[in-house]
Amino acid sequence: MNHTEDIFSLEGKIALVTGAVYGIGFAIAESFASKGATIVFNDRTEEGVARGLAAYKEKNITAYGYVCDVTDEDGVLNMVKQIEEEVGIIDILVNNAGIIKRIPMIEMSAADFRQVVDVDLNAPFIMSKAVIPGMIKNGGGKIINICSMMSELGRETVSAYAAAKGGLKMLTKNIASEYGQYNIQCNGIGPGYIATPQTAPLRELQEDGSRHPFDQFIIAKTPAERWGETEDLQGPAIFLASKASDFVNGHILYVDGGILAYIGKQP
Ligand code: NAP
Ligand code: GCO
Ligand code: CA
Repeated sequence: MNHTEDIFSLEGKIALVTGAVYGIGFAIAESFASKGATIVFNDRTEEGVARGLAAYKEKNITAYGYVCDVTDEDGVLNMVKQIEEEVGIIDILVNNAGIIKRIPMIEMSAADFRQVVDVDLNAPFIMSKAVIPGMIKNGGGKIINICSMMSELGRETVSAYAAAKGGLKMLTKNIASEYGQYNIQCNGIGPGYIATPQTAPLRELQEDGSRHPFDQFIIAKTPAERWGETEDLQGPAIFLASKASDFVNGHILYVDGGILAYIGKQP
């Protein structure tokens, strides 16, 4: 390795981060921009795209925003074609867009179950299928799937989400297996419990001002004794998007403060 080269540089790379108007996706895109990448993102609405462009501008990042629902295959193909024409071939794809529905399984409708799997598993398939041909033409690429603690563990009320994120772990390994020969590395990031709008309901203060029971539970389950911040994911994401991980493939990098290693603090 040439020791003067920055192996974490993303200069000249085009990164598409799905659903990156705020939350984990925005933080990952912001970190890529700091390493020289050109940022592309999508949201389902014009308003969402406008909100994202304003947020990136506030950080002095010139981003490209597209209206696209990641579950809509025709829409995704059109978006990728438009990006390739207007910005360039996508070097880095982060399948970040995701939803969760917290409903006890036997009370959950099949439609709700399907919607979660559609966004959290089918969409990363659709997105990856759309960008891989360009990566092959380009001589390689990076795909990062945002997995979860629920890629490894279950809990009450998140059956659809866990099934989808477990499937996303195996889709990650399969893309790595099938397209590694084209110098495409596909890995996952498994965030622990991160403070974003998606987990806000689990952190709401109680009427008496005490912490939400789930909030206290997560603190007891995390050796770091804190919730993660989106910034905690930036270094791992840069690593998996850069030359530094060219021989890392099919790996899920858990960024969880130690949750998966820990039985939990004695009450
Ligand atoms: P979030 O705050 O709920 O943001 C999710 C983003 O995805 C939003 O920008 C949302 O756009 C977008 N999105 C949802 N459905 C979409 C669709 N069909 N097409 C396009 N965009 C769509 O979530 P987050 O906490 O940042 O999580 C981001 C990813 O990390 C998700 O995959 C989540 O499962 C995963 N994750 C989160 C945590 C955590 O603790 N927060 C931990 C592990 C994994 P709208 O605003 O338009 O809805
Ligand atoms: C939940 C949370 C988790 C986190 C994340 C943990 O309800 O348990 O939303 O699912 O979002 O996926 O890694
Ligand atoms: Ca290029």
